[in-house]
Amino acid sequence: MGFIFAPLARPAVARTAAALLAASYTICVLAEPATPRPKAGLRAAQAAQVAQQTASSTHPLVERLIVTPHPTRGGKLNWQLQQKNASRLQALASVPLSVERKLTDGSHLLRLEQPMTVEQARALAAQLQQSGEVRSAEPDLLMQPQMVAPNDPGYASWPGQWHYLAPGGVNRGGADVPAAWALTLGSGNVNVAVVDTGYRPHVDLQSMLPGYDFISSTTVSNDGNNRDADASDPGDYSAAGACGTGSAARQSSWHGTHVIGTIAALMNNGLYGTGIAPQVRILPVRALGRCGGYTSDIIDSIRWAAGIDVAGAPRNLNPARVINLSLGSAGSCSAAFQSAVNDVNAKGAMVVVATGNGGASAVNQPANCNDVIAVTAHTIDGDNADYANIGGETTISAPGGGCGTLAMTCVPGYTADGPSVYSLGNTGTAAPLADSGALKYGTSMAAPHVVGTIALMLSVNPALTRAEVTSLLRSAARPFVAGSTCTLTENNGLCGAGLLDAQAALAAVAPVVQVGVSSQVVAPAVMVAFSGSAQAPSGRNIVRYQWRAAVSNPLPVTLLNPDSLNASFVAPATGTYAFTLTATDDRGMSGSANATVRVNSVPLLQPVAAPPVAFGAKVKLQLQATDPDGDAMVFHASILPAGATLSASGQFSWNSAAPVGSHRIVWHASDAYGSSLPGEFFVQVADSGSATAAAPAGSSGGGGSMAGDLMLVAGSVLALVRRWRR
Ligand SMILES: [Ca+2]
Ligand SMILES: [Ca+2]
Ligand SMILES: [Ca+2]
Ligand SMILES: [Ca+2]
Repeated sequence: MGFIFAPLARPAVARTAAALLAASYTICVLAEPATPRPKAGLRAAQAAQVAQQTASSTHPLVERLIVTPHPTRGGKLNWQLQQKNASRLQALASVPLSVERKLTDGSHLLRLEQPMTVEQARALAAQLQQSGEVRSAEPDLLMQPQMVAPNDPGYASWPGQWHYLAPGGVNRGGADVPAAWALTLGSGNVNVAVVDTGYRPHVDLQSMLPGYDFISSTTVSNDGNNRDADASDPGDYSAAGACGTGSAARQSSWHGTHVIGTIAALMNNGLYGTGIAPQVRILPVRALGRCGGYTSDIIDSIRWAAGIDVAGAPRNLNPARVINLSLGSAGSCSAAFQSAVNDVNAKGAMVVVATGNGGASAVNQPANCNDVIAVTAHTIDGDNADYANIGGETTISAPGGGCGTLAMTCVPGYTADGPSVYSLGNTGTAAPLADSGALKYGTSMAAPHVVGTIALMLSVNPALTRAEVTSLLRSAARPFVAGSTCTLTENNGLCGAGLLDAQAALAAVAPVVQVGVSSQVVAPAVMVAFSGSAQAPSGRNIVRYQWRAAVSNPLPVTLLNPDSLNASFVAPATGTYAFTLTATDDRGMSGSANATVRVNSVPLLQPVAAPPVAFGAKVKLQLQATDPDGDAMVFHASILPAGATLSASGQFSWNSAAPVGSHRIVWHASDAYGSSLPGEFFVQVADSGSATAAAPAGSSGGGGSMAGDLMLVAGSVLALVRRWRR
């Protein structure tokens, strides 16, 4: 059976409530029609007043001045400041000052003992400059990220991109992104794949990463061929009846471009709106075209997007960490989809999927596959959207626009629908024409809000796993609005964790902590110094370090400087000791890393006293060593007489001792962590006449013949050799 998957968006056009559920935007034209159960709750049309949010800010008081003495007339002042003496400057300023530190360019940072307003500080700076001894003086202003109020016209004009704003007033559904922008606008090292209709090159998008067009069918592709390396969108328009009997004519949707714009449209360029993560890179992968897209093309697309080779396509050199799938079809998760999702997850990527637009209490595939992030949609008033599918597989809800199921906010004078999601499009109804903005609503529009937020999270901590991202998104989600669809008892557990809150999710991303030497081996009584490092998420600072020793350690240890990156300790005895460094940032978020130190004693050799042996005798000696920790040992020899061997278990063998004379053996024993220092012994080989008196008591019964084999056990009663130190 060939499923056709369709984009889960609708253009924002007038519609009637009656037509709404009846249409249910059949997204599966080759499968049995979906017969989902309409979700609980009936929409009650209510007009609402809208009020634009305004943001206000106040300048904090100035606490410091940056002062540069004049290169000639300010020599004495400069010398004083170098000595941390502020008396001359204080006389010039007539306010109490202290020198905080010298800055790199010859200027000095001075603390105002009494903080003042920016205006007062500027006046004081001007007064200092008039003295002639100061070349320049200025307040040490607290700089703010300049990106929190983008100038893009489509963002600012009400309702504009209401779907990004902090909740307030009539807007209960905004994704609370601007505060997250104070932390990051995204990293160019984070790649996001959008598996969709392709992209339009758009003045409000940075250049795309080299994507791929996986549409196999030329009917669907509408670009004149099957798969190719050009993922641009030629349009997905279709004539009436082209997508199945009775299918309506459709204009080109530019669906992929809209989704991409929500994730990464350019910010602060005075054009259109903005994306949630405007500095991340987009990998466009084309799998949807005229009439939708096939499972076979979509699963190849998501595997390739994650960096898995797909036959016939060039290797993807820019693997994505997040993959947006604003598509779906009714039915349970197919084996093919689950397999692809598993492969993608195993590559360290994650798949975010729209739940579908059936208005049903059933989630489309592939949103109902295991281990994806499934996104339903809500409206400006925070109600679950009337079109949005919900179900037990739902992870979270994000703004998708349109009207709510219960308490619709369909803004008078805007459209007959609730406000849609504003992003990018094209004016062409069939083939592409000019760049444009575009309003659409759907779960297709909700998913990229989550994807953009994940891209920001990965930008501040690339090490986050899918499970961690999912957990953070869920725990950061805002509760569903009281009285909305998702608070109905019948819908309990069907809408995910709550409403997407990017600010809270970003604030919950922990610092990245590393330990320079995560594992090392030392001898007892040696001082071990750790070298830790920690990086706060962008815009935050580490304020506290804490080393802790594990309670499971063999013996308690005392850490020196446990509140610094470079704590140290001396192990009281051998064993494996575990430690954790935790770094906490100024938002109270903590990250940690572990280190283990194996404190090891190397084996100790027992001295060998080898009696003389007769020329040609067979010699066997069992060498002995002990490991103070009881570790397994291996024996080695570095110098042996010709024809002699030393086995790993310490068996010295010489089948025929020769020639006559003194033979030196050098040997050592090692455990898994280190080696003993070498030991040596000598075997004296005598001719048979002179060796008779030295025949050992331990020789095997052979009538005292020197020709008999010599069996010795070395040195069991001798003192241990003193351990050598390098
Ligand atoms: Ca093609
Ligand atoms: Ca193409
Ligand atoms: Ca823009
Ligand atoms: Ca040992």
